[in-house]
Amino acid sequence: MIQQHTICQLLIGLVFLGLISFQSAAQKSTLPILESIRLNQLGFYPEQSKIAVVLSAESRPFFIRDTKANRVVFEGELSETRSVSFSPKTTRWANFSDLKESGTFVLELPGIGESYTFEIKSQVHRALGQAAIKAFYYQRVSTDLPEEYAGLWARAAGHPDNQVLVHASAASPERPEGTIISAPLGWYDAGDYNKYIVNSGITMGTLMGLYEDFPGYVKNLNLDIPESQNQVPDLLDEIRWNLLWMMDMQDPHDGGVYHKLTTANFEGMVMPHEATSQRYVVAKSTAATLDFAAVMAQASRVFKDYYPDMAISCLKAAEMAWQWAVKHPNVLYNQNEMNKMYFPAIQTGAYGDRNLEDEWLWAASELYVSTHNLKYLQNFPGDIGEFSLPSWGNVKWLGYYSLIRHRDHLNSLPEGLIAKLTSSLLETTETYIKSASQHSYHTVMGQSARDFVWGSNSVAANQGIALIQSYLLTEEDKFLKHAIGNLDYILGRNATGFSYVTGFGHKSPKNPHHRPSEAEPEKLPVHGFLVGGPNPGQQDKCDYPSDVPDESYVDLTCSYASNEIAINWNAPFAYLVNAIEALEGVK
Ligand code: 9MR
Repeated sequence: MIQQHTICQLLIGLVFLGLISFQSAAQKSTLPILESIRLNQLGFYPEQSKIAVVLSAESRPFFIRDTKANRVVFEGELSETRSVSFSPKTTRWANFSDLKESGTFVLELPGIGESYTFEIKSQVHRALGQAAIKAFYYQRVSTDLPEEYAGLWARAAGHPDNQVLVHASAASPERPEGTIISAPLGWYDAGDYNKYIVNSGITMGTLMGLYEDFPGYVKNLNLDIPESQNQVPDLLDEIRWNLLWMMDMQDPHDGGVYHKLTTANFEGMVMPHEATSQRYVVAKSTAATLDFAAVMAQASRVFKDYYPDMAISCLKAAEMAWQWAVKHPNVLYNQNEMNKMYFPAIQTGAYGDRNLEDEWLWAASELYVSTHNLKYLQNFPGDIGEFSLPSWGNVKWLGYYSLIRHRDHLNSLPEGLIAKLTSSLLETTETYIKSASQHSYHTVMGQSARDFVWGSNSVAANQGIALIQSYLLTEEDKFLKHAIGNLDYILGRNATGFSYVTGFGHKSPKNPHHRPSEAEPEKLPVHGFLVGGPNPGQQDKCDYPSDVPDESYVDLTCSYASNEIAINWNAPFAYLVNAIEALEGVK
Protein backbone atom coordinates (compact mmCIF):
# COMPACT_ATOMS: atom_id res chain seq x y z
CA MET A 1 0.00 0.00 0.00
CA ILE A 2 2.63 2.46 1.13
CA GLN A 3 4.80 1.68 -1.88
CA GLN A 4 1.91 2.19 -4.31
CA HIS A 5 1.08 5.44 -2.61
CA THR A 6 4.66 6.68 -3.00
CA ILE A 7 4.81 5.71 -6.68
CA CYS A 8 1.53 7.50 -7.20
CA GLN A 9 2.88 10.62 -5.53
CA LEU A 10 6.03 10.43 -7.63
CA LEU A 11 4.04 10.18 -10.85
CA ILE A 12 1.76 13.06 -9.87
CA GLY A 13 4.89 15.03 -9.07
CA LEU A 14 6.38 14.29 -12.47
CA VAL A 15 3.16 15.28 -14.23
CA PHE A 16 3.16 18.45 -12.19
CA LEU A 17 6.72 19.19 -13.27
CA GLY A 18 5.61 18.74 -16.85
CA LEU A 19 8.03 15.88 -17.38
CA ILE A 20 5.45 13.35 -18.40
CA SER A 21 1.83 13.20 -19.39
CA PHE A 22 -0.47 10.21 -19.64
CA GLN A 23 -1.64 8.82 -22.93
CA SER A 24 -5.18 7.87 -23.74
CA ALA A 25 -6.44 4.56 -22.36
CA ALA A 26 -7.08 3.34 -25.91
CA GLN A 27 -3.40 2.56 -26.36
CA LYS A 28 -2.14 -0.78 -25.17
CA SER A 29 1.01 0.32 -23.43
CA THR A 30 0.81 1.53 -19.86
CA LEU A 31 4.04 3.48 -19.99
CA PRO A 32 3.81 7.26 -19.62
CA ILE A 33 4.65 9.53 -22.56
CA LEU A 34 8.03 11.12 -22.05
CA GLU A 35 8.34 14.73 -23.14
CA SER A 36 12.07 14.18 -23.03
CA ILE A 37 11.90 12.11 -26.22
CA ARG A 38 12.02 14.56 -29.11
CA LEU A 39 11.12 13.45 -32.62
CA ASN A 40 9.22 14.37 -35.73
CA GLN A 41 5.69 13.94 -34.36
CA LEU A 42 4.26 12.99 -37.74
CA GLY A 43 6.83 10.42 -38.71
CA PHE A 44 9.36 9.18 -41.23
CA TYR A 45 9.81 7.88 -44.77
CA PRO A 46 10.59 4.15 -45.03
CA GLU A 47 13.89 4.67 -46.89
CA GLN A 48 15.14 7.76 -45.01
CA SER A 49 16.96 8.50 -41.74
CA LYS A 50 14.98 8.03 -38.55
CA ILE A 51 16.42 9.80 -35.57
CA ALA A 52 14.92 10.72 -32.22
CA VAL A 53 16.70 12.67 -29.51
CA VAL A 54 16.44 11.85 -25.83
CA LEU A 55 17.27 14.34 -23.08
CA SER A 56 19.05 11.80 -20.97
CA ALA A 57 22.24 11.71 -18.95
CA GLU A 58 22.41 7.92 -19.02
CA SER A 59 23.04 5.61 -21.89
CA ARG A 60 20.16 3.19 -22.30
CA PRO A 61 18.71 0.64 -24.65
CA PHE A 62 15.64 1.70 -26.60
CA PHE A 63 12.93 -0.21 -28.42
CA ILE A 64 10.65 0.69 -31.28
CA ARG A 65 7.25 -0.87 -30.71
CA ASP A 66 4.59 -1.38 -33.36
CA THR A 67 1.49 -0.11 -31.54
CA LYS A 68 -1.04 -2.14 -33.52
CA ALA A 69 0.69 -5.50 -33.20
CA ASN A 70 2.08 -4.45 -29.77
CA ARG A 71 5.41 -5.96 -30.75
CA VAL A 72 8.99 -4.71 -30.56
CA VAL A 73 10.31 -4.36 -34.11
CA PHE A 74 13.68 -2.71 -33.46
CA GLU A 75 16.19 -2.51 -30.62
CA GLY A 76 19.08 -0.10 -30.25
CA GLU A 77 21.27 1.78 -27.82
CA LEU A 78 21.32 5.55 -27.30
CA SER A 79 24.40 7.33 -28.64
CA GLU A 80 27.06 9.12 -26.59
CA THR A 81 26.04 12.58 -25.36
CA ARG A 82 25.96 15.79 -27.41
CA SER A 83 25.52 19.42 -26.43
CA VAL A 84 25.82 22.98 -27.76
CA SER A 85 27.62 25.84 -26.04
CA PHE A 86 24.54 28.02 -25.55
CA SER A 87 22.36 25.42 -23.82
CA PRO A 88 22.81 23.50 -20.56
CA LYS A 89 21.00 20.45 -22.00
CA THR A 90 22.77 17.29 -23.09
CA THR A 91 21.14 14.83 -25.42
CA ARG A 92 21.60 11.37 -26.85
CA TRP A 93 20.22 10.09 -30.11
CA ALA A 94 18.24 7.03 -30.95
CA ASN A 95 18.97 6.05 -34.54
CA PHE A 96 16.50 3.56 -36.00
CA SER A 97 17.06 4.31 -39.68
CA ASP A 98 17.35 0.59 -40.44
CA LEU A 99 13.71 0.06 -39.57
CA LYS A 100 11.99 0.34 -42.92
CA GLU A 101 8.58 -1.23 -42.38
CA SER A 102 5.45 0.91 -42.51
CA GLY A 103 3.14 1.28 -39.55
CA THR A 104 2.45 3.21 -36.36
CA PHE A 105 5.08 3.06 -33.66
CA VAL A 106 6.39 4.43 -30.38
CA LEU A 107 9.96 4.71 -29.19
CA GLU A 108 10.18 3.09 -25.79
CA LEU A 109 12.74 3.42 -23.00
CA PRO A 110 12.04 0.11 -21.25
CA GLY A 111 10.53 0.53 -17.82
CA ILE A 112 10.56 4.33 -18.06
CA GLY A 113 8.30 5.64 -20.76
CA GLU A 114 7.69 6.11 -24.43
CA SER A 115 7.38 8.73 -27.15
CA TYR A 116 4.27 10.03 -28.86
CA THR A 117 3.09 7.70 -31.60
CA PHE A 118 4.54 8.30 -35.06
CA GLU A 119 4.17 6.74 -38.47
CA ILE A 120 6.56 5.28 -40.97
CA LYS A 121 5.06 5.46 -44.44
CA SER A 122 5.52 6.97 -47.87
CA GLN A 123 3.97 10.43 -48.32
CA VAL A 124 4.14 10.92 -44.56
CA HIS A 125 4.14 14.74 -45.01
CA ARG A 126 1.67 14.95 -47.89
CA ALA A 127 -1.24 16.42 -45.89
CA LEU A 128 1.17 18.80 -44.17
CA GLY A 129 2.44 20.02 -47.54
CA GLN A 130 -1.08 20.81 -48.68
CA ALA A 131 -1.95 22.54 -45.40
CA ALA A 132 1.19 24.67 -45.53
CA ILE A 133 -0.05 26.17 -48.81
CA LYS A 134 -3.73 26.18 -47.91
CA ALA A 135 -2.72 28.45 -45.01
CA PHE A 136 -2.36 31.22 -47.62
CA TYR A 137 -6.00 30.76 -48.59
CA TYR A 138 -6.98 31.42 -44.97
CA GLN A 139 -5.01 34.69 -45.16
CA ARG A 140 -6.95 35.95 -48.19
CA VAL A 141 -8.06 39.58 -47.96
CA SER A 142 -11.30 41.04 -49.46
CA THR A 143 -13.23 37.78 -49.66
CA ASP A 144 -15.37 35.60 -47.50
CA LEU A 145 -14.13 32.08 -46.85
CA PRO A 146 -17.12 29.77 -47.38
CA GLU A 147 -17.45 26.64 -45.33
CA GLU A 148 -17.10 24.53 -48.46
CA TYR A 149 -13.41 25.49 -48.64
CA ALA A 150 -12.60 26.81 -45.18
CA GLY A 151 -14.47 24.25 -43.04
CA LEU A 152 -14.22 25.13 -39.37
CA TRP A 153 -12.56 28.45 -40.23
CA ALA A 154 -15.23 29.83 -42.55
CA ARG A 155 -15.52 33.59 -42.08
CA ALA A 156 -16.98 36.79 -43.49
CA ALA A 157 -15.04 38.94 -45.95
CA GLY A 158 -12.81 41.63 -44.50
CA HIS A 159 -11.00 44.64 -45.91
CA PRO A 160 -12.48 45.38 -49.35
CA ASP A 161 -9.53 47.79 -49.79
CA ASN A 162 -11.31 49.68 -52.56
CA GLN A 163 -11.26 52.98 -50.61
CA VAL A 164 -7.61 53.23 -49.66
CA LEU A 165 -6.18 56.71 -49.06
CA VAL A 166 -2.87 57.92 -50.39
CA HIS A 167 -0.94 58.84 -47.24
CA ALA A 168 0.89 62.18 -47.17
CA SER A 169 4.20 60.29 -47.40
CA ALA A 170 3.11 58.78 -50.71
CA ALA A 171 1.64 61.89 -52.34
CA SER A 172 2.61 62.66 -55.95
CA PRO A 173 1.37 65.28 -58.45
CA GLU A 174 -1.06 62.83 -60.04
CA ARG A 175 -2.12 61.33 -56.73
CA PRO A 176 -2.10 63.99 -54.03
CA GLU A 177 -2.60 63.16 -50.35
CA GLY A 178 -6.07 61.78 -49.73
CA THR A 179 -6.58 60.41 -53.25
CA ILE A 180 -8.72 57.28 -53.05
CA ILE A 181 -7.26 54.23 -54.75
CA SER A 182 -8.32 50.61 -54.90
CA ALA A 183 -5.91 47.78 -54.04
CA PRO A 184 -8.02 44.79 -52.99
CA LEU A 185 -7.11 41.09 -52.55
CA GLY A 186 -3.69 39.90 -51.34
CA TRP A 187 -2.85 38.02 -48.15
CA TYR A 188 -2.74 39.36 -44.61
CA ASP A 189 0.93 39.55 -43.75
CA ALA A 190 0.86 37.69 -40.49
CA GLY A 191 -1.08 37.87 -37.23
CA ASP A 192 -1.94 41.45 -38.24
CA TYR A 193 -4.15 42.62 -41.11
CA ASN A 194 -1.73 44.78 -43.10
CA LYS A 195 -0.17 44.10 -46.50
CA TYR A 196 3.52 44.83 -46.98
CA ILE A 197 5.25 44.69 -50.36
CA VAL A 198 8.72 43.80 -49.05
CA ASN A 199 7.46 40.79 -47.13
CA SER A 200 5.17 39.75 -49.95
CA GLY A 201 8.22 39.86 -52.19
CA ILE A 202 10.23 37.08 -50.58
CA THR A 203 7.05 35.10 -49.97
CA MET A 204 6.07 35.16 -53.63
CA GLY A 205 9.63 34.50 -54.82
CA THR A 206 9.86 31.44 -52.58
CA LEU A 207 6.46 30.03 -53.60
CA MET A 208 7.11 30.59 -57.31
CA GLY A 209 10.49 28.90 -56.79
CA LEU A 210 8.61 25.84 -55.52
CA TYR A 211 6.62 25.82 -58.75
CA GLU A 212 9.67 26.33 -60.95
CA ASP A 213 11.64 23.56 -59.20
CA PHE A 214 8.84 20.98 -58.98
CA PRO A 215 6.22 21.78 -61.65
CA GLY A 216 5.08 18.16 -62.07
CA TYR A 217 4.43 17.69 -58.37
CA VAL A 218 2.76 21.08 -57.98
CA LYS A 219 0.38 20.43 -60.87
CA ASN A 220 -1.02 17.46 -58.96
CA LEU A 221 -1.47 19.34 -55.71
CA ASN A 222 -5.14 19.89 -54.91
CA LEU A 223 -5.69 22.58 -52.29
CA ASP A 224 -9.48 22.55 -52.32
CA ILE A 225 -9.82 26.26 -53.00
CA PRO A 226 -12.51 28.04 -55.07
CA GLU A 227 -10.31 27.84 -58.19
CA SER A 228 -9.60 24.11 -57.83
CA GLN A 229 -11.92 23.20 -60.70
CA ASN A 230 -10.05 25.20 -63.35
CA GLN A 231 -7.06 23.97 -65.35
CA VAL A 232 -4.49 26.04 -63.45
CA PRO A 233 -2.35 24.48 -60.69
CA ASP A 234 -3.90 25.48 -57.35
CA LEU A 235 -0.61 26.86 -56.04
CA LEU A 236 -0.51 29.31 -58.95
CA ASP A 237 -4.09 30.41 -58.36
CA GLU A 238 -3.26 31.02 -54.72
CA ILE A 239 -0.18 33.03 -55.68
CA ARG A 240 -2.27 35.00 -58.18
CA TRP A 241 -4.53 36.22 -55.39
CA ASN A 242 -1.59 38.13 -53.94
CA LEU A 243 -0.10 39.05 -57.31
CA LEU A 244 -3.25 40.94 -58.30
CA TRP A 245 -3.00 43.00 -55.13
CA MET A 246 0.68 43.71 -55.71
CA MET A 247 -0.04 45.03 -59.20
CA ASP A 248 -2.32 47.68 -57.71
CA MET A 249 0.48 48.85 -55.44
CA GLN A 250 2.36 50.30 -58.40
CA ASP A 251 1.65 53.91 -59.23
CA PRO A 252 0.76 53.67 -62.92
CA HIS A 253 2.01 57.24 -63.49
CA ASP A 254 5.64 56.61 -62.65
CA GLY A 255 6.16 52.88 -61.90
CA GLY A 256 7.11 53.42 -58.25
CA VAL A 257 5.66 50.99 -55.70
CA TYR A 258 4.14 51.86 -52.33
CA HIS A 259 5.94 50.24 -49.42
CA LYS A 260 2.76 49.00 -47.76
CA LEU A 261 -1.01 49.16 -47.42
CA THR A 262 -1.82 49.61 -43.76
CA THR A 263 -3.84 51.14 -40.97
CA ALA A 264 -2.02 53.76 -38.89
CA ASN A 265 -1.97 51.43 -35.86
CA PHE A 266 -2.38 47.68 -35.43
CA GLU A 267 -6.04 46.68 -35.16
CA GLY A 268 -7.52 44.91 -32.11
CA MET A 269 -7.84 41.16 -31.76
CA VAL A 270 -11.01 40.94 -33.85
CA MET A 271 -12.14 39.11 -36.99
CA PRO A 272 -11.23 40.73 -40.35
CA HIS A 273 -14.68 42.21 -41.02
CA GLU A 274 -14.62 43.91 -37.62
CA ALA A 275 -11.28 45.59 -38.28
CA THR A 276 -12.49 48.61 -40.20
CA SER A 277 -10.04 51.45 -39.53
CA GLN A 278 -8.97 53.60 -42.47
CA ARG A 279 -6.23 52.06 -44.62
CA TYR A 280 -3.51 53.95 -46.46
CA VAL A 281 -0.85 53.32 -49.04
CA VAL A 282 2.35 54.66 -47.58
CA ALA A 283 5.62 55.98 -49.10
CA LYS A 284 7.12 54.53 -52.26
CA SER A 285 10.49 52.91 -51.54
CA THR A 286 13.29 51.47 -53.64
CA ALA A 287 13.28 48.19 -51.70
CA ALA A 288 9.56 47.67 -52.34
CA THR A 289 9.91 48.69 -55.99
CA LEU A 290 12.81 46.29 -56.64
CA ASP A 291 11.17 43.41 -54.79
CA PHE A 292 8.06 44.10 -56.85
CA ALA A 293 10.13 44.11 -60.05
CA ALA A 294 11.64 40.73 -59.15
CA VAL A 295 8.25 39.18 -58.35
CA MET A 296 6.60 40.52 -61.51
CA ALA A 297 9.48 39.34 -63.68
CA GLN A 298 9.31 35.85 -62.20
CA ALA A 299 5.50 35.85 -62.46
CA SER A 300 5.75 36.67 -66.16
CA ARG A 301 7.49 33.29 -66.65
CA VAL A 302 5.46 31.26 -64.23
CA PHE A 303 2.03 32.43 -65.44
CA LYS A 304 2.81 32.53 -69.17
CA ASP A 305 1.04 29.25 -69.94
CA TYR A 306 -1.96 29.85 -67.72
CA TYR A 307 -2.78 33.57 -67.76
CA PRO A 308 -0.86 34.85 -70.81
CA ASP A 309 -2.29 38.38 -70.80
CA MET A 310 -1.56 38.79 -67.14
CA ALA A 311 1.96 37.49 -67.70
CA ILE A 312 2.55 40.23 -70.28
CA SER A 313 1.25 42.86 -67.85
CA CYS A 314 3.55 41.48 -65.17
CA LEU A 315 6.61 41.92 -67.33
CA LYS A 316 5.62 45.49 -68.23
CA ALA A 317 5.06 46.26 -64.56
CA ALA A 318 8.48 44.79 -63.71
CA GLU A 319 10.23 46.91 -66.33
CA MET A 320 8.46 50.07 -65.23
CA ALA A 321 9.38 49.38 -61.64
CA TRP A 322 13.02 48.83 -62.61
CA GLN A 323 13.06 52.18 -64.40
CA TRP A 324 11.65 53.95 -61.35
CA ALA A 325 14.35 52.32 -59.22
CA VAL A 326 17.08 53.42 -61.64
CA LYS A 327 15.83 57.00 -61.20
CA HIS A 328 15.42 56.63 -57.42
CA PRO A 329 18.17 54.16 -56.46
CA ASN A 330 18.21 54.65 -52.73
CA VAL A 331 14.84 55.74 -51.31
CA LEU A 332 14.90 53.98 -47.94
CA TYR A 333 11.82 53.38 -45.85
CA ASN A 334 12.49 55.01 -42.50
CA GLN A 335 9.28 55.01 -40.49
CA ASN A 336 10.59 57.08 -37.60
CA GLU A 337 11.78 59.88 -39.87
CA MET A 338 8.57 59.70 -41.87
CA ASN A 339 6.46 60.05 -38.75
CA LYS A 340 8.21 63.31 -37.88
CA MET A 341 6.93 64.78 -41.14
CA TYR A 342 3.51 63.34 -41.88
CA PHE A 343 0.18 62.69 -40.23
CA PRO A 344 -1.17 60.23 -39.22
CA ALA A 345 1.92 58.57 -37.78
CA ILE A 346 2.24 54.97 -39.00
CA GLN A 347 3.06 52.45 -36.27
CA THR A 348 2.69 49.11 -38.05
CA GLY A 349 5.47 46.78 -39.30
CA ALA A 350 8.27 48.73 -40.96
CA TYR A 351 10.21 46.19 -42.99
CA GLY A 352 12.76 48.98 -43.28
CA ASP A 353 15.98 47.91 -44.98
CA ARG A 354 19.13 49.99 -45.21
CA ASN A 355 21.10 47.91 -47.65
CA LEU A 356 19.59 47.55 -51.12
CA GLU A 357 22.44 45.78 -52.87
CA ASP A 358 20.62 42.45 -52.56
CA GLU A 359 17.29 43.85 -53.83
CA TRP A 360 19.11 45.15 -56.93
CA LEU A 361 20.63 41.74 -57.53
CA TRP A 362 17.37 39.90 -57.11
CA ALA A 363 15.46 42.20 -59.47
CA ALA A 364 18.29 42.15 -62.02
CA SER A 365 18.48 38.35 -61.92
CA GLU A 366 14.75 37.81 -62.41
CA LEU A 367 14.52 40.42 -65.16
CA TYR A 368 17.49 38.93 -66.93
CA VAL A 369 16.11 35.38 -66.71
CA SER A 370 12.77 36.54 -68.11
CA THR A 371 14.02 38.90 -70.85
CA HIS A 372 17.64 37.83 -71.57
CA ASN A 373 18.30 41.56 -71.86
CA LEU A 374 21.95 42.17 -71.03
CA LYS A 375 21.29 45.59 -69.56
CA TYR A 376 20.21 43.84 -66.35
CA LEU A 377 23.64 42.29 -65.95
CA GLN A 378 25.54 45.56 -66.29
CA ASN A 379 26.09 46.12 -62.61
CA PHE A 380 26.48 42.51 -61.60
CA PRO A 381 29.35 42.17 -59.10
CA GLY A 382 32.48 40.28 -60.11
CA ASP A 383 32.76 38.96 -56.59
CA ILE A 384 29.54 37.29 -55.51
CA GLY A 385 30.59 37.15 -51.86
CA GLU A 386 29.57 34.45 -49.44
CA PHE A 387 26.31 32.57 -49.43
CA SER A 388 23.69 34.29 -47.28
CA LEU A 389 20.42 32.79 -46.21
CA PRO A 390 17.37 34.55 -47.67
CA SER A 391 15.25 36.65 -45.33
CA TRP A 392 12.92 39.61 -46.02
CA GLY A 393 15.86 42.00 -45.78
CA ASN A 394 18.30 39.84 -47.72
CA VAL A 395 17.00 38.55 -51.01
CA LYS A 396 20.22 38.20 -52.99
CA TRP A 397 20.11 34.41 -53.05
CA LEU A 398 16.54 34.34 -54.32
CA GLY A 399 18.05 35.85 -57.47
CA TYR A 400 21.01 33.49 -57.42
CA TYR A 401 18.75 30.45 -56.98
CA SER A 402 16.90 31.62 -60.11
CA LEU A 403 20.12 31.95 -62.10
CA ILE A 404 21.17 28.47 -61.00
CA ARG A 405 17.75 26.99 -61.78
CA HIS A 406 17.67 28.48 -65.31
CA ARG A 407 21.41 28.15 -66.00
CA ASP A 408 20.99 26.00 -69.09
CA HIS A 409 19.10 28.77 -70.88
CA LEU A 410 21.28 31.71 -69.90
CA ASN A 411 24.05 32.09 -72.43
CA SER A 412 25.35 35.54 -71.66
CA LEU A 413 26.05 35.26 -67.97
CA PRO A 414 29.55 36.41 -66.97
CA GLU A 415 31.94 33.53 -67.43
CA GLY A 416 32.30 31.34 -64.39
CA LEU A 417 29.38 32.93 -62.53
CA ILE A 418 27.32 29.76 -62.19
CA ALA A 419 30.39 27.82 -61.06
CA LYS A 420 31.09 30.46 -58.39
CA LEU A 421 27.48 30.44 -57.23
CA THR A 422 27.25 26.69 -56.96
CA SER A 423 30.57 26.35 -55.14
CA SER A 424 29.59 29.11 -52.72
CA LEU A 425 26.28 27.38 -51.99
CA LEU A 426 27.83 23.92 -51.65
CA GLU A 427 30.63 25.18 -49.41
CA THR A 428 28.01 26.46 -46.99
CA THR A 429 25.76 23.43 -47.07
CA GLU A 430 28.72 21.04 -46.70
CA THR A 431 29.69 22.94 -43.55
CA TYR A 432 26.10 22.81 -42.30
CA ILE A 433 26.14 19.05 -42.65
CA LYS A 434 29.55 18.44 -41.10
CA SER A 435 28.50 20.15 -37.89
CA ALA A 436 25.04 18.61 -37.70
CA SER A 437 26.29 15.30 -36.36
CA GLN A 438 27.98 17.07 -33.44
CA HIS A 439 24.88 19.01 -32.51
CA SER A 440 22.37 18.18 -29.75
CA TYR A 441 19.42 17.62 -32.08
CA HIS A 442 21.41 16.27 -35.03
CA THR A 443 20.10 19.12 -37.17
CA VAL A 444 21.59 21.81 -39.35
CA MET A 445 19.24 24.20 -37.57
CA GLY A 446 20.44 25.55 -34.25
CA GLN A 447 24.16 24.93 -34.53
CA SER A 448 24.69 28.56 -33.62
CA ALA A 449 22.76 30.78 -31.22
CA ARG A 450 22.59 33.24 -34.14
CA ASP A 451 19.98 31.03 -35.79
CA PHE A 452 17.48 32.07 -33.12
CA VAL A 453 16.26 35.37 -34.50
CA TRP A 454 12.67 36.64 -34.74
CA GLY A 455 11.07 34.00 -36.98
CA SER A 456 13.82 31.44 -36.31
CA ASN A 457 11.67 28.63 -37.67
CA SER A 458 11.95 30.26 -41.09
CA VAL A 459 15.73 30.06 -40.70
CA ALA A 460 15.31 26.29 -40.35
CA ALA A 461 13.07 26.26 -43.42
CA ASN A 462 15.39 28.45 -45.50
CA GLN A 463 18.40 26.32 -44.56
CA GLY A 464 16.27 23.41 -45.74
CA ILE A 465 15.79 25.14 -49.10
CA ALA A 466 19.56 25.70 -49.43
CA LEU A 467 20.00 21.97 -48.79
CA ILE A 468 17.33 21.09 -51.37
CA GLN A 469 19.02 23.38 -53.91
CA SER A 470 22.29 21.56 -53.17
CA TYR A 471 20.56 18.23 -53.64
CA LEU A 472 19.09 19.31 -56.98
CA LEU A 473 22.57 20.29 -58.13
CA THR A 474 24.46 17.22 -56.94
CA GLU A 475 21.85 14.49 -56.32
CA GLU A 476 23.85 13.58 -53.21
CA ASP A 477 21.48 12.03 -50.71
CA LYS A 478 23.13 13.67 -47.69
CA PHE A 479 21.65 17.05 -48.69
CA LEU A 480 18.12 15.69 -48.84
CA LYS A 481 18.65 13.80 -45.59
CA HIS A 482 19.62 16.98 -43.75
CA ALA A 483 16.82 18.98 -45.36
CA ILE A 484 14.48 16.37 -43.85
CA GLY A 485 16.42 16.78 -40.60
CA ASN A 486 15.40 20.44 -40.47
CA LEU A 487 11.80 19.44 -41.11
CA ASP A 488 12.18 16.98 -38.21
CA TYR A 489 13.38 19.97 -36.16
CA ILE A 490 10.25 21.96 -37.06
CA LEU A 491 8.02 19.00 -36.23
CA GLY A 492 9.43 18.23 -32.79
CA ARG A 493 13.11 17.22 -32.72
CA ASN A 494 14.08 20.40 -30.94
CA ALA A 495 14.74 21.98 -27.57
CA THR A 496 11.12 22.76 -26.64
CA GLY A 497 9.48 19.56 -27.88
CA PHE A 498 6.91 21.53 -29.87
CA SER A 499 5.81 20.70 -33.36
CA TYR A 500 5.74 24.34 -34.46
CA VAL A 501 2.88 23.96 -36.95
CA THR A 502 -0.70 24.64 -35.90
CA GLY A 503 -2.86 21.54 -36.12
CA PHE A 504 0.01 19.10 -36.79
CA GLY A 505 1.74 16.90 -34.22
CA HIS A 506 0.85 15.87 -30.68
CA LYS A 507 2.10 19.07 -29.06
CA SER A 508 1.54 22.03 -31.37
CA PRO A 509 0.80 25.74 -30.80
CA LYS A 510 -2.72 26.30 -29.49
CA ASN A 511 -2.50 30.06 -29.00
CA PRO A 512 -0.72 31.59 -31.99
CA HIS A 513 -0.56 35.35 -32.30
CA HIS A 514 -3.00 35.40 -35.22
CA ARG A 515 -6.04 37.64 -35.09
CA PRO A 516 -8.59 35.27 -36.72
CA SER A 517 -7.46 32.49 -34.36
CA GLU A 518 -7.47 34.77 -31.30
CA ALA A 519 -10.85 36.31 -32.11
CA GLU A 520 -12.54 32.89 -32.01
CA PRO A 521 -10.83 31.19 -29.09
CA GLU A 522 -13.51 28.49 -28.88
CA LYS A 523 -12.18 27.05 -32.15
CA LEU A 524 -8.87 25.35 -32.76
CA PRO A 525 -6.36 27.77 -34.27
CA VAL A 526 -6.43 27.92 -38.06
CA HIS A 527 -4.20 25.06 -39.11
CA GLY A 528 -1.16 24.74 -41.33
CA PHE A 529 0.73 27.75 -39.96
CA LEU A 530 4.37 27.74 -38.89
CA VAL A 531 4.84 29.93 -35.81
CA GLY A 532 7.92 32.15 -35.52
CA GLY A 533 9.72 29.95 -32.98
CA PRO A 534 12.41 30.49 -30.34
CA ASN A 535 13.63 34.08 -30.17
CA PRO A 536 15.75 35.10 -27.16
CA GLY A 537 15.07 38.76 -28.06
CA GLN A 538 11.66 38.23 -26.35
CA GLN A 539 10.62 41.70 -27.59
CA ASP A 540 6.98 41.10 -26.62
CA LYS A 541 7.90 40.90 -22.89
CA CYS A 542 5.58 37.91 -22.38
CA ASP A 543 6.40 35.45 -19.65
CA TYR A 544 8.80 32.95 -21.28
CA PRO A 545 9.71 29.66 -19.58
CA SER A 546 13.40 30.02 -20.48
CA ASP A 547 16.04 32.48 -21.67
CA VAL A 548 18.12 29.83 -23.42
CA PRO A 549 18.16 30.76 -27.15
CA ASP A 550 16.64 27.54 -28.49
CA GLU A 551 14.02 27.42 -25.71
CA SER A 552 12.88 31.07 -25.85
CA TYR A 553 9.43 30.20 -27.03
CA VAL A 554 6.04 30.45 -25.40
CA ASP A 555 2.65 29.32 -26.70
CA LEU A 556 0.76 32.44 -25.65
CA THR A 557 -1.21 34.82 -27.85
CA CYS A 558 0.72 37.76 -26.39
CA SER A 559 3.94 36.40 -27.85
CA TYR A 560 4.22 38.12 -31.20
CA ALA A 561 7.99 37.67 -31.04
CA SER A 562 7.90 33.86 -30.81
CA ASN A 563 4.35 32.68 -31.54
CA GLU A 564 3.11 34.79 -34.45
CA ILE A 565 2.51 33.35 -37.89
CA ALA A 566 3.66 35.10 -41.09
CA ILE A 567 3.53 34.55 -44.84
CA ASN A 568 7.31 34.85 -45.23
CA TRP A 569 7.71 31.99 -42.74
CA ASN A 570 5.03 29.76 -44.21
CA ALA A 571 6.47 30.13 -47.71
CA PRO A 572 9.87 28.49 -47.06
CA PHE A 573 8.12 25.98 -44.83
CA ALA A 574 5.70 25.15 -47.67
CA TYR A 575 8.64 24.92 -50.06
CA LEU A 576 10.57 22.59 -47.77
CA VAL A 577 7.74 20.15 -47.00
CA ASN A 578 6.53 19.99 -50.57
CA ALA A 579 10.01 19.69 -52.06
CA ILE A 580 10.67 16.80 -49.68
CA GLU A 581 7.37 15.18 -50.64
CA ALA A 582 8.17 15.69 -54.34
CA LEU A 583 11.58 14.02 -53.92
CA GLU A 584 11.03 11.40 -51.22
CA GLY A 585 7.26 10.97 -50.96
CA VAL A 586 7.17 9.25 -54.32
CA LYS A 587 9.40 6.38 -53.14
O1 9MR B 1 9.65 39.33 -39.31
C1 9MR B 1 9.90 40.65 -38.86
C2 9MR B 1 11.16 40.64 -38.02
O2 9MR B 1 12.26 40.28 -38.80
C3 9MR B 1 11.36 42.00 -37.40
O3 9MR B 1 12.45 41.93 -36.52
C4 9MR B 1 10.10 42.42 -36.65
C5 9MR B 1 10.20 43.79 -36.01
O4 9MR B 1 10.27 44.81 -36.95
O5 9MR B 1 8.99 42.42 -37.54
C6 9MR B 1 8.72 41.17 -38.08
O6 9MR B 1 7.66 41.28 -38.96
C7 9MR B 1 6.38 41.58 -38.44
C8 9MR B 1 5.89 42.81 -39.18
O7 9MR B 1 6.65 43.91 -38.81
C9 9MR B 1 4.41 43.06 -38.96
N1 9MR B 1 3.63 41.88 -39.24
C10 9MR B 1 4.03 40.76 -38.44
C11 9MR B 1 5.46 40.39 -38.75
C12 9MR B 1 5.89 39.12 -38.04
O8 9MR B 1 6.06 39.28 -36.67
